[in-house]
Amino acid sequence: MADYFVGNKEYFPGIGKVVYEGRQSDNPLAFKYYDPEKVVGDKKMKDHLRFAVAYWHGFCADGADPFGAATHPHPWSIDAKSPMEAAAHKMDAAFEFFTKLGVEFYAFHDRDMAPEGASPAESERNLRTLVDKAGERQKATGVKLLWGTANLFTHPRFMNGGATNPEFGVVALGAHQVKAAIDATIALGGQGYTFWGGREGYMTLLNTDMKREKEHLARFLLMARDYARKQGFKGAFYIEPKPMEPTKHQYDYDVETVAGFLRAYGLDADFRVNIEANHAELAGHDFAHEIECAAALGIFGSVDANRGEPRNGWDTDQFPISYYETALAMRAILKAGGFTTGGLNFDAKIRRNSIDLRDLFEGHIGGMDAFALGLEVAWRMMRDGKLDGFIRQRYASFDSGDGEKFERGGLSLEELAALGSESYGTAGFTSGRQEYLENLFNQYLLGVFA
Ligand code: XUL
Ligand code: CO
Repeated sequence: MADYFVGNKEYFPGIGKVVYEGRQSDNPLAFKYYDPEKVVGDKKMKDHLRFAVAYWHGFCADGADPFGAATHPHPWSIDAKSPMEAAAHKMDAAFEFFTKLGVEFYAFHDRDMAPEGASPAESERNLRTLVDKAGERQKATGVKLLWGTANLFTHPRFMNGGATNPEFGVVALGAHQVKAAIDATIALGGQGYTFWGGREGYMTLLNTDMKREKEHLARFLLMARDYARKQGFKGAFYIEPKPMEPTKHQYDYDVETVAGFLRAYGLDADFRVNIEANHAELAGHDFAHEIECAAALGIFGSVDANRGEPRNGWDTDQFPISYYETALAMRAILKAGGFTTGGLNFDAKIRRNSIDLRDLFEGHIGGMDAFALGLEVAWRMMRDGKLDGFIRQRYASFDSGDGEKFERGGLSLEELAALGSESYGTAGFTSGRQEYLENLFNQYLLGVFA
């Protein structure tokens, strides 16, 4: 083994294991709500929430933006004599962080973990070497892989797309990467494999054969699925919807669009969605809307937990902090039956001017606390049943009689129309009571119904 595997330096000195201290704690490095072993309803908090850290934001992103150079210190790359050595140190830092924070999962792109080599074969070798090390670190720490993915958007060769590139050669190079990333995910026992189509879209229709590109995307995904299943992958495949950025239009626009695409190409049995809060917002939807849509369509899979800045329309990937939003999201997740293969992956980054190493901890702690409280609030609502009872009652006229007949397809339009003239003047005048429900929601949020 090369000597870049010997390092065992502490990269976050002075920060120990983050523990639960309760809501009165004034320790910024303690959990106020997230108490992993606490049972909420039928499960421990940690098993409801299944938190994951995103390798790319935590250990690769350096604070650079289109207007300025890197600002974040990366102590793991300072003394490295080669990109592979830097990658090995980065992995040590990552696993130190996962274990100190107390998350059970992480997620990564191939290029987050291993540097691109001088040829496809060398890139794959680099990945395999680092995957071996990650396997050892997983075994030693108990941290698991939520999902793996391939980065088909950073390298200049992908400027016209990955699987939807107009040049066959680039599509084939993308396949080389995806195949290796699937192998890596299987080797690490990944519970899922994600496709985020960052450049699977277009910048202008003037140079784009959209129909052909979408067919290529479907063909590519079918091939990837077949390969992974042949290799024994039992996990879930996720598509991560996003409407735009970096492309003007991304084909995986939102959950409904992805659902239609999956059905059209026979991918719906294997693929689920990985819903990101900030992407939902860019598509003009509430985060909870996307989760409920996915659940209704039977394709809810996993979540990229973050938040956007509603006034600027960028993918700012901030840590989630709004209890209102997390309570709404957790209600939708509980209604969907909770996570199976998926979890809450913090696809979130600290700000450009957050340059202390503790900032990365504090960002995650705030996000974990926000979801822990959201879970408690959502559970209180479900257990109490007032809100769900109200909704059930609102549709009660479909539970029996002609309404029930309508639901199961027992009425023709003529029969329905005849019933319509009977209900004239009486039907339709029931309040939706939104204000009452919003007030009720706030009472749950404040713990009035504990
Ligand atoms: C980009 C994004 C990605 C995916 C993984 O907006 O969310 O980081 O989560 O490729
Ligand atoms: Co994401």
